[in-house]
Amino acid sequence: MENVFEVNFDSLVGPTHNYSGLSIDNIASNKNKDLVSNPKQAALQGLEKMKFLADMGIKQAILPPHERPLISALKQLGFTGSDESILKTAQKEDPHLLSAASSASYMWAANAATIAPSLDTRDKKLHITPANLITSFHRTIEATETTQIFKSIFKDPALFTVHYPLFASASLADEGAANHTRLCPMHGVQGLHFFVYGRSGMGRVLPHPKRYYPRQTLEASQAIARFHQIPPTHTFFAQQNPDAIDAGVFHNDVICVGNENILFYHEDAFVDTPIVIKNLKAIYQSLYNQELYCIEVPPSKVSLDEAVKTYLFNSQLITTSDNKKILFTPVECQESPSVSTFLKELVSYKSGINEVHSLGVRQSMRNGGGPACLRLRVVVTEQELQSLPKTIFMNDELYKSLTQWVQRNYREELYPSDLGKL
Ligand code: SUG
Repeated sequence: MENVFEVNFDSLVGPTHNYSGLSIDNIASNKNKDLVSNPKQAALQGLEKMKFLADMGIKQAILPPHERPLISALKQLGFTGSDESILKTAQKEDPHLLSAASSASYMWAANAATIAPSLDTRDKKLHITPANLITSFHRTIEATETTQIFKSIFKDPALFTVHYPLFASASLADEGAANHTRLCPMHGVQGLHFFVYGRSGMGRVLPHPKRYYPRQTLEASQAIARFHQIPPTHTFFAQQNPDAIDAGVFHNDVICVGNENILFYHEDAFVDTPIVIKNLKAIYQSLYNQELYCIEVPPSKVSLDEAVKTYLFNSQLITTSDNKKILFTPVECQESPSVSTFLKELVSYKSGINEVHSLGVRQSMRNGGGPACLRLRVVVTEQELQSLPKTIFMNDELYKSLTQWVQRNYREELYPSDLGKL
């Protein structure tokens, strides 16, 4: 078996991090609309999380922030003049548009792309498809720069294929790895790709939420599976429960997280969860001749609302080099009696998860992004790892220099109404 590594890519949070209430289906984004944000704290919390994982021996890389406010987007929408006057006019004429062009939403790297490691693909290359994020304007403007960033990091065409995002069509709405989980007995084995979608973009009649419009389409996930060259024997598709979407589960990673042979999810995560799990387990068993550990949480232990409030399932589930499975939960989980009680039971009940650690990413959480939203997982071989730029990996020196830079350059208070004055 090949020596492979899971690298977690997190983005450096940018200086325009703010609460503009841009995502209507995201309860935290709505609740905190127009409140003051602290970009300095947001960036430091992100860096601290990266450093904490790197210190545990986990391979941690960092992605650069995107250009914001994206003046070129405002120009494309008809604003003219100097940058300063464009910002002022946009603030006056359409503050919502200015907020969208200024959003630091690229911080949620789980939405940046979907990945298929080279172990899993027919041509034995690692495939990356940046997400088109067409559901909302503030997110769809991420796709071009994300593609450029990945093309410059995953450079060697003999090893990597960085695709272009899918067509910018509502039929092919794609939100990246937030709706995708790779399962396998261990990272070095060909994986089973579990795709979760919220709706059909091509007219299939499926159960639909009453309140919110689902983001990921089945057809987008199918297209990605196709051009990532994953054999159909190693793909599995399931639909998100519309009631969960209506309760604020805008991505599958708000209600489910998996890593290697463990799937941790809420009973209300899917349309007909018992059938989904039965079929997924059967495929896993037939591929690997062993059992998939399914940790299902019933509403009697943690309600859907509490899961959304605490982001219990938006935890990072990581295997350390000494083969421990650690769940990195948002610190908000400790503040909920039902969730903290559940987490204590989880470790003592031989669930397969050995430890639980809290991570403080409150600035991101207030916009609906927990620890798992902030990272993109990429499984690479030794040769692929060696081909990546050394400078992207978190270490003491990089942590120190970025922390100092953020301390010097970021503000501590930002209201959406300040965005026209940057
Ligand atoms: O797309 N929030 C993001 C949060 C994304 C979380 N990612 C994952 N679950 N993987 C979103 O809704 C809010 C921006 C604002 O309101 O200012 C926002 O875009």
